Amino acid sequence: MMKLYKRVAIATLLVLQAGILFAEDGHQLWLRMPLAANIVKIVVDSPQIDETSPKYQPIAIAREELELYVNSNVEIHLAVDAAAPADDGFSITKNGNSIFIKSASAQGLLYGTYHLIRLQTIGKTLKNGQSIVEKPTSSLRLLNHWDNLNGTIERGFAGRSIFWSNKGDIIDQNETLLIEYARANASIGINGTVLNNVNASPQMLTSERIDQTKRIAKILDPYGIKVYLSVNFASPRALGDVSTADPLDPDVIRWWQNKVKEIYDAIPNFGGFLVKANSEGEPGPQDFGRTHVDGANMLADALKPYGGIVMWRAFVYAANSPDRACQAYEEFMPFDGKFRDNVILQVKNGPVDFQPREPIHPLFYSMKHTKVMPEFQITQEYLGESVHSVFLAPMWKELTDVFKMTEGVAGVSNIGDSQNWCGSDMAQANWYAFGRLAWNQNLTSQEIADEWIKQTFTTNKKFVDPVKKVMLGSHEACVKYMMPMGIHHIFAGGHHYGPEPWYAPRGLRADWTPPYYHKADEFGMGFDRTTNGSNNVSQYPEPLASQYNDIRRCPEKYLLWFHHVGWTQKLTCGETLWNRLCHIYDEGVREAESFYTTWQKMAPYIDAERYEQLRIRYERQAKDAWWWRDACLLYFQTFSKLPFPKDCPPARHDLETLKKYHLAIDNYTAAPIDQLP
Ligand code: GCW
Repeated sequence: MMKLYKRVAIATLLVLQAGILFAEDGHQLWLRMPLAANIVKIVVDSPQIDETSPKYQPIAIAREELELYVNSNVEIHLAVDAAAPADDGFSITKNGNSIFIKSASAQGLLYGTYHLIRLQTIGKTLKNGQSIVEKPTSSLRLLNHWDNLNGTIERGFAGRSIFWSNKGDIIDQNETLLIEYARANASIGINGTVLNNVNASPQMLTSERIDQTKRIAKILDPYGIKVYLSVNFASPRALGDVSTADPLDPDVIRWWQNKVKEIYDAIPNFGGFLVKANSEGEPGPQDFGRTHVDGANMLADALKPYGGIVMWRAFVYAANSPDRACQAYEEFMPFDGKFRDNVILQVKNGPVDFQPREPIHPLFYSMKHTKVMPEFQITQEYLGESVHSVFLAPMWKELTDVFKMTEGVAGVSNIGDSQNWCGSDMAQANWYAFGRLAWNQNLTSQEIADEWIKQTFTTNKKFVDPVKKVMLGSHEACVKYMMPMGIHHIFAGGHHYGPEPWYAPRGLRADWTPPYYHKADEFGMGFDRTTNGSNNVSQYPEPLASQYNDIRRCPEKYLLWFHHVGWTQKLTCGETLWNRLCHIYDEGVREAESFYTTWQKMAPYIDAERYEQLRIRYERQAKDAWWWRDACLLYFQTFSKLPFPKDCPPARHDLETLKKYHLAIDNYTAAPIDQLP
């Protein structure tokens, strides 16, 4: 298996040495380090280690990576040492002509290896006597793939699944790809992956699919990637074995115990289950008059003997709730402390749904006796798909700055079978950033962007500095041109790419339509979540609750999330709501345009292929910013009846045309760049 890499790498080297122009297709991700010109001596200092035994496979991989990529005349010593950092941690020390990587586990040595190679690639070589110690801040660092068994990917914008297809033979065909996938993940510290969509097919648990999972797990295992599955709560009934899926029914309990045994017999280091229950039509314990605790604990008990875990999602909301943002807290807070110790509640970063910006989910402040892990969305469902370049680290930092992700963190993957994995070369930065933040939540967005750019493109300052600036400003810019000031969920009905703040077909449940969220009327706009409104503010601890409740102290970025504000009301900044809104949308457009201008100057520094692929995207992003601005401002203007402030340019589009425009895309296809208005 490992030999393969050597072959790929050596072939690449030969091509480069022959001076043949090497077309960049983004497939190598951030692992574009040149092959070493010299031979490094690798010494494994732990004599008891047999590198061919499965337990020590990470050391064999580490050895190979070091031999191929370390470019200096050093001797590298690897040692598994009980006194060294544990839990995947490692230390790296330079002493004269030797570098010592030590860890309490073989896996830690592999992480140390990738760290050393990363430092070399970004030009941070170790000084003599210098020592680095790294220990991950989260123990579970997982990707969640929303891959369906037929090969489509829910909210995937980079092609089809690399794991599943109707034919079932995909694993054999994709073995190389799966090794590359495992290696890329290991290089940034990701240690687990959920292979299928949370909208889970019961078919996932058939013996045939378990066998396929086993084959995938075998490929990923040497890189320290554990495999997990999403399960459909009604599987026992759906697969026809039991007449119910009631979690307290003895036959159901037995069914799950047997199923879990079957899985562990096939995959001894299987990680556990991820469950979306009683959410958006998925089955769950409430269908049988039981609770989330009944459901989660039953599965946890079945997994416990094997060391498996249950990640139970808190993403729930009912059709008639007066405020969707309140519901997860209302449903789960009463159960704090009632879950088994191998249950982790998986909570989206915000209380609604991966919007461009949301306040932090209140459960992160309040669940004190339950294990909680955040769920981020790496795939840009609500942030311009694989078209807009939006670097998400600054958004995730809003949560990691206040919540310690000790138990773990999950990221909904943006990976598909497209040549560059993510549909856009810039979107790779979000996969990378997720892994790095999962490893060390204290890293800054600047640090992550800096190391990613240097590894993925070039260390040339003339490229690194401007591109880093663009990346770091991109999330805030996207919020400004899509949904500033706490506005949320005003996306189009058929897709979540473009704006349709007016979308409200008769008969559709209200919380699936934008007016439910923006509440624009003659007086003003915004969702009143104060103590006079839905009282969502009270789910936050003090002093946040009072701050959010007070219109003068509520941060502007959340103003219309928590308050219904009059169009002509003066804000603390001195402007009226209407003028401020116009100005912010405008700023967003200007920023998106400046990203395009900057990118156009980057051509001299990188390969033509990736330059052009992103040039097209940056151009489109700037146009889309206008589309968003015009659609939103012209629509809200039908309520405010106020003119744009004098310094705001007139709209480029007219509202009637925009309203007639329907983008023909579905969940599984990225927005077609050339069809947009
Ligand atoms: O973000 C929404 C998506 C759904 C998704 C759901 C969830 C997997 O629009 O496609 O379903 O959330 O997180 O369960």
